[in-house]
Amino acid sequence: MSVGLRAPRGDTSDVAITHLRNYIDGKWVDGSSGESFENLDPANGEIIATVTKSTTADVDAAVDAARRALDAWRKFPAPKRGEILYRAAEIMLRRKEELAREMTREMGKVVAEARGDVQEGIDMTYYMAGEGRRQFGDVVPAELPNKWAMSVRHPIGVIAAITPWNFPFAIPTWKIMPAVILGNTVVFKPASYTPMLAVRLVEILEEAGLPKGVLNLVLGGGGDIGDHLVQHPGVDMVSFTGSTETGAHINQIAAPSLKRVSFELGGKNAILVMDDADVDLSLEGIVWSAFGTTGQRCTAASRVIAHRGVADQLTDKLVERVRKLRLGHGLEPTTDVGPVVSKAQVEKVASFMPIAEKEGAVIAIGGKRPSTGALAKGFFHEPTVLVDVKPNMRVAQEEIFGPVTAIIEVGSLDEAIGVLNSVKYGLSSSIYTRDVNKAFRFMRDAETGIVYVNAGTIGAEIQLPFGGMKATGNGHREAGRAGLDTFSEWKSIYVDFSGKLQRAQIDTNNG
Ligand code: UN1
Repeated sequence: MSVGLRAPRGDTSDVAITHLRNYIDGKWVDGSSGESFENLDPANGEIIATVTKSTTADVDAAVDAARRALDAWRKFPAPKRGEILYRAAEIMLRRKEELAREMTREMGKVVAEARGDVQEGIDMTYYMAGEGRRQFGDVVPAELPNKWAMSVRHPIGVIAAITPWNFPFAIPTWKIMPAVILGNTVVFKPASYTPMLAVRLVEILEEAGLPKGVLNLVLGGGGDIGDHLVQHPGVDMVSFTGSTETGAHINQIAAPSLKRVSFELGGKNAILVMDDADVDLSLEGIVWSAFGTTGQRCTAASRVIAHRGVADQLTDKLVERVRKLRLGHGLEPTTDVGPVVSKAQVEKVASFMPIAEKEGAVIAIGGKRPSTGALAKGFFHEPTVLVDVKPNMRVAQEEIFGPVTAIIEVGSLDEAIGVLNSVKYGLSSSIYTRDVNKAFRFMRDAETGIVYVNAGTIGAEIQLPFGGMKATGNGHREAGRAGLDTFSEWKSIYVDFSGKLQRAQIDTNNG
């Protein structure tokens, strides 16, 4: 449970700030260091919580608890596990508004989108609750008489779920819900910017009746405890969503132990607008996909690849639309675009502006951090459109993870697909066209795990696989049925009831 404290600072003295703790073996406990760090509202820099800072000893305790819980949990009937998840989803639904508002304060996204994040978690939890009564395997004919052949899922063991701040509720559910419905136990290490939503998720699962030790929470910075968790011999699998650089590091340090690692990493997603497209419709998709969540979705459209037949018209209209977007606190109903999550992150976004200009791109609108008024207290960056961008420029190749999109002009569908696929990432892509042949060529040739036709690049639904090709991942998918494969082993079982030795591939019964 969280403990209400009085804020230490005069300007927020009437606001109770919360102290957030670890959850290990069914108990809410402070980390062994006794140290805390602060959780800030990125829109104004106010402290909203203090957070226990875990040590490697706390990680050891969490892994130990997860290991001890594993045997009983894997034998606990899966439909009963599903009932716990079902109850958790009901609690989430009841608490949706409160969770959404806390999320906006904690990481900045506008409250309508925070509700969407919570809803995505609810959807995933109901979906995986249903898997308590499915988890289908195959029963197939055996090639020998009086023999039975089937496959069943088997849990992997203790899963380290290391999650990002941009979807602080939904993404943890993508990992935790499939993991526990399949009989695994979990050590959950959320991003240090979003411990509050992580605590809320664990509280909900506790209230729903999840047995102690099945889910353990350790709060703290990746640098302090991340490597220890990844390399821990008691951890059988690491599921990580975050940057490609961190993913590559985890891959290396996890490799010697051969544990499974599953990644959802960076993206450089693009919307293609062909010369036969409904330009106004594409505009809606671009604004939503480029500036929703302040551009901090892995699926954000940070490139617009526009056919030169429509590029000028599209650019003019986009600039006018972006001019009208209002920055502000995500809880204000007038706000279209909230802050970037942190000082470090907004500085990174801003650092791309001189890079863009040096390479010859032009800032058509935006490009600055507000320096006066209330916005100057938060980590805001203006929604930005870059034009005259060439496909090989850094702003067209690197993930910026902020409210910035780059327009690249092309002369044909083939050229557009070439530009789309020229980046190292492969998460999401979209095409706006009225030509069914172009749409199908695009669907076939896009090297991305998610493809949209006449819609933006964001908004994946949880019943289909989520993940990407190339440097976006390592071949695993989350969500949907594919998510079950990520968090389980297949076990193939043969039962011979003939009462004699039967040799597969040798006793062929055909002479
Ligand atoms: C992410 O940014 O990592 O498809 C997740 C979408 C959301 C999930 C994004 N459903 O944009």
